[in-house]
Amino acid sequence: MHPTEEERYLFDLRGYLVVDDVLGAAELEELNRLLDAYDIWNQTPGEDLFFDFWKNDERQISAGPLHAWDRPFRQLIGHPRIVGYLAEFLGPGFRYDHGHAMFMRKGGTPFGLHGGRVPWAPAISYEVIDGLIRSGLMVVQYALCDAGPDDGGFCALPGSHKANFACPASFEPLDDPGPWIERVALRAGSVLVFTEALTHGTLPWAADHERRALFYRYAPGHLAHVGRYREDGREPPGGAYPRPSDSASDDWGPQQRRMLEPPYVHERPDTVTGEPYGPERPPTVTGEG
Ligand SMILES: O=C(O)CCC(=O)C(=O)O
Repeated sequence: MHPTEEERYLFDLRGYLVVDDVLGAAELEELNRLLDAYDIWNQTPGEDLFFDFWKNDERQISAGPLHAWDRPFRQLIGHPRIVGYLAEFLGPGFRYDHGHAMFMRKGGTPFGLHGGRVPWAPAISYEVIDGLIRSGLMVVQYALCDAGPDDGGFCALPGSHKANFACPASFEPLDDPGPWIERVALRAGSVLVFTEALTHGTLPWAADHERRALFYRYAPGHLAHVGRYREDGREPPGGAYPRPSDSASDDWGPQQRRMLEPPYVHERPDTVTGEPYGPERPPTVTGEG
């Protein structure tokens, strides 16, 4: 599904968009059941062959890579409700870059504000040229539990992906967020799509229930954000994009396989249709002169 005119307007204005009811009750139940079985809180970082971990404190864990987890997690990489947004906000050759799950328990600590347009970082840039939105890195966050307005979790400075000045350092800590911070509430099954150019962060988790969210990150077809391939299938610290062999799995359709292509430019097909799309350039003005 492509964004509506209203969604495109709001995304450009604020730097994020909430798409409700992407996952149904049965899908949520299955993903949460698998996460229960993974028993992430009781895994030891660095000792398991399946998970890569970043344990931020005793009440916050990030784990991945999602492209190597069970099929229901892999299938979300190309969720049909989402691909149209990716093509519209990243360009026709967009690719899947990396992904992880985040778990927070009550009292889990904040991640300060990051991202933002200043200082300029081409890899996470946000531009609109000739009416085309082009973002350097897009995040698709699936909420696997409700995150109410006072629960914590994702927050942002709306519009900061177009800011002209650096976010003041005094705004960065999120222990006691100022009124300029927007808390984005999400219902279980909703998706939050945002550009990494947006200044955003994580508020301390205040709810009694555990926060569970999946983060899938996508880039334009010419760009990779995380490191090299690793032949043992694990991510190096800081992440790695999927290896070509990951896309040989039977459950990837042709469109998902195109999403798992490494970054390149020459003759890259349109990720959604598989058709050639040619160089992406604004129209050239020619004339005498
Ligand atoms: O949803 C959150 O907690 C923020 C995640 C975040 O900072 C990111 O994905 O870059």
